Amino acid sequence: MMKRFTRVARLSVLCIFTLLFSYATAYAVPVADSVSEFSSVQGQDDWYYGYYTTPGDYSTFMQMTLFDPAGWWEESSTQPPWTVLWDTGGHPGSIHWAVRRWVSETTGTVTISGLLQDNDPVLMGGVVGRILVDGVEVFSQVVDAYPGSTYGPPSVNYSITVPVSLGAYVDFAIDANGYEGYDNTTFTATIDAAVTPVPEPATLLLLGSGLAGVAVLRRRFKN
Ligand SMILES: [Ca+2]
Ligand SMILES: [Ca+2]
Repeated sequence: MMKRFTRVARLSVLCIFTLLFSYATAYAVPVADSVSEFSSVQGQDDWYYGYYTTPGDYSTFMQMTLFDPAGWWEESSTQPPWTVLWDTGGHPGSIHWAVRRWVSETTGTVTISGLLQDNDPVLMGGVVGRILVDGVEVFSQVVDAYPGSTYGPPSVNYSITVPVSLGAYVDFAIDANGYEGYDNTTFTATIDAAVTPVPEPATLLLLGSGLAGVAVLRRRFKN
């Protein structure tokens, strides 16, 4: 009797642990990459290149129409304004934020990570990198490459986790933080979707077996 008892106990514990482990193996799936998916085609891989005509107002997003063969989108073929976007970053205009927009391909939680860096070490206030989801700011950081600047660090590796819905506008904005001189900026983003495994019939069977085992044990304890 005792032998059988311990076998049931062992099996029950095994079933429950297997189940817990299968839940613990939630994983992330890459869904977007601002650098590798950069292109000269608006909308390719759900990325758009433009600027806000009114600072902070995502509804004023205007797509850039000019792609310089050298490899960047620009608001105008003559500078200023300096509003420009390339694969790894861009440059803001004096008023217009340079904005790279990703239209979400997923509903759920995403982790957005990358590098934000001021590339011009001249003291002029640096830039502000911002991320907005449907107009709501979810990240903001001043970076300034001037040695010893009090505005912010020269660069940050950022990572945020936010909920998004299919079709949401995820905007990566470069704001001049006042003056737009010396504002060459790196601002990259990889976006990973969190996937929570749905319990499969086999998993449910395991849970059932585990609970049944526990039930048997409880009965035996009572007897
Ligand atoms: Ca700078
Ligand atoms: Ca600036």
